[in-house]
Amino acid sequence: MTAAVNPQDADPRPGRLLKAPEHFITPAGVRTVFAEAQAGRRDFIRRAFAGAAGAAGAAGAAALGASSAARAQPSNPVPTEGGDPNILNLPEHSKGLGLPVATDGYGKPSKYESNVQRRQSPGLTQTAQASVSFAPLQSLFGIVTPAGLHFERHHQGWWDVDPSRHRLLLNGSDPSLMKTPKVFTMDEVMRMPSTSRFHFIECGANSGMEWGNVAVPTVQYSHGMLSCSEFTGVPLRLLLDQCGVDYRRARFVLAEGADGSSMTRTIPMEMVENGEVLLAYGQNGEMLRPENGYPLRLVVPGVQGVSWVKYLRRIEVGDQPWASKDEAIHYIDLMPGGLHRQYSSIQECKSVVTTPSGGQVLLDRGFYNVSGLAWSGRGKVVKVDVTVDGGRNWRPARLEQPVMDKCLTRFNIDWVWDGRPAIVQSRATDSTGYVQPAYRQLRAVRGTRSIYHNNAIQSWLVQESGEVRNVQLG
Ligand SMILES: Nc1nc2c(c(=O)[nH]1)N[C@H]1C(S)=C(S)[C@@H](COP(=O)(O)O)O[C@H]1N2
Ligand SMILES: [Mo]
Repeated sequence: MTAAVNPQDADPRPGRLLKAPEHFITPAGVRTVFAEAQAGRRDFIRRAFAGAAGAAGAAGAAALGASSAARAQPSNPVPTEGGDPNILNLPEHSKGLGLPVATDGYGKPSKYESNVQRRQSPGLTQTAQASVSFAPLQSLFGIVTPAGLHFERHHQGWWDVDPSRHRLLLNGSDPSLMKTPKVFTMDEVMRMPSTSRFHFIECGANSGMEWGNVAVPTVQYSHGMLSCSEFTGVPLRLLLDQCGVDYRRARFVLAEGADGSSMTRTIPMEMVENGEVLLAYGQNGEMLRPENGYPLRLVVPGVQGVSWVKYLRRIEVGDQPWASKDEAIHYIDLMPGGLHRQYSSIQECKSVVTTPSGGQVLLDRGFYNVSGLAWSGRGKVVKVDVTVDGGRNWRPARLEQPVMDKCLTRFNIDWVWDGRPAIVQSRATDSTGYVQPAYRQLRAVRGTRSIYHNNAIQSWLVQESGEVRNVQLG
């Protein structure tokens, strides 16, 4: 089970994989989940989802849209005898005229991919304006997240802001910290020397539901507050220089968004001074999407998503942290001794296997390409080890190029499944030598009552039936 595998060898037939069903919860199920949450019942999400993997409880059965019977077979299998009509008969598209150019001025995905969607977690939030949608990591390749599938986190809903009216104000909390406060239009920002860089963004609450125990069924919900784009913009440093900042005293920056939540976060000046923090307007070659902060957002590489302020309208420099609501009472870590840890903003090294992952079904024994993502807020990923026996044996995965700083890295490794239960995990190491912890190690330091900053090793149990479930090892 752990030997290196050449797909050409012994069992050349690649195993077939049923994708995770995308519709986990029906509207009735969402109402059940809300009711349970309001009644204060714990574990409600887990029970509501339970049926997804076949073991339906009362809430689970009500909540589920797709039954496991409905997905027992791959669609349009090759017949065992009598020839395959898909190769014997010419299809329509080989005989007629296709659609003309520019049918869609802005192209969209194939209708056959329409179930690949970002999805909201039922029961997690009371309103859809202060909520989160998760990226479908199980359906993505490589490292770049298509803009339309980028996860969303809004504190007060999203807006399509008119760029001609959008302004960015730079000021100082004390006039001596900045000589010339200034206001910039979007045109002025976009005329400046620009740079493009690939970075991941991860919400500090990603995997937060899993702190106490297994809570959600798929990698979309367990890790999908994660996306990666090529961002284009201007280093914030360039604008601050124009305003005459006294860098000896102005050691912090406050970023504020223009939406009703007035999101503000303190960012240490070191990150700005080294040119890393960008005022970004571009995302994967086009303007930012409205959901992601159009027309201007802050990009703070390696730092949790909350600091990547969208609809950015103000930058203030100061000589101490502001302790705003978004950093004093939210995004803090409750430590085992009862202390609150603040300002733990860097996203530590983490990884997750996306295939196979929760909700998928392995239909055959045989070869599988195990694939996943790894990242670190402190630098590059240098190694990802993968186990298929719950951590007894580890093998190094192939890191696919490019491997970039504070960016997602794709890894792959060959595996021949022998049909016995298997526990698949990945463990990443970054360029500082830091190794992603097991739950046991993380909880020893952080306790069990946190929400934020969970970078523990994820386990997927491949059952004898081929069904894959989210599990946590003791
Ligand atoms: N203006 C504004 N900026 C914001 C937020 C917000 O609600 N309003 N949410 C923050 C949080 S908590 C996260 S995780 C990221 C999410 O960015 P995304 O929606 O582009 O994925 O934006 C951050 N910036
Ligand atoms: Mo977030």
